[in-house]
Amino acid sequence: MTFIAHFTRNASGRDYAVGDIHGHFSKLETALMAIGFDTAKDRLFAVGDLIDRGPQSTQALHWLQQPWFHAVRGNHEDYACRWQTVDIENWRINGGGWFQELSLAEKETFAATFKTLPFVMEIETAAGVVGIAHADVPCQCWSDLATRLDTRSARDYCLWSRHRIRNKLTFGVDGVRALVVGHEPLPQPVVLGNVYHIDTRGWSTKGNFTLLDLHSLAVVASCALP
Ligand SMILES: [Mn+2]
Repeated sequence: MTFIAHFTRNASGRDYAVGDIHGHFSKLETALMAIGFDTAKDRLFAVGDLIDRGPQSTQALHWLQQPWFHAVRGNHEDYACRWQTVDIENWRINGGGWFQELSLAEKETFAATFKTLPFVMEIETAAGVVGIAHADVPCQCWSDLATRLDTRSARDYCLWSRHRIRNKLTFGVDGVRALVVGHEPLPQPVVLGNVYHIDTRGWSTKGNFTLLDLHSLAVVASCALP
């Protein structure tokens, strides 16, 4: 199993990253239209947590079928991968009630699809490789990552860790131009070293989706970098 997906440079269009979506695909579509996103040549890379909380979780499958949309696995997709053994009440509290209403076949389809999602994506840009993970990566050097991801605990770190953002650690990750993550809801994007935290609560009425241009590393929608 490959835990890292690699994408070559987009020669004709633009590449963006978006933070946690949590079942708010209509709102995301509005944000994409506002920046003139062109599905014929642009690409959108999601930091995971496509599902739960919002009303449109089931649309995640449709979005993942689009050739211009790519995502890493978030901890919420991981709940669905583990749906047969997960703590259902805990998941329900965290917005996963919709999943319990699905048929057995539908549950299996979601789980099978989410199991194909990588834990990390790396995207080539003119200025170097940009990495994407849901929460963080478990090592200081990008070149160590492929080996480190062999353990479940290291993969869980990608899904769950809030250590860097909670402690405002500024040393960044070596060997990669930038790392883009979500998971920790923030009022505006936060950059710590070369790590961009972009879950600006687009899934909440109080927030907006941040769209980060992966070539310029500029925020092109919703919230200006401080
Ligand atoms: Mn998350």
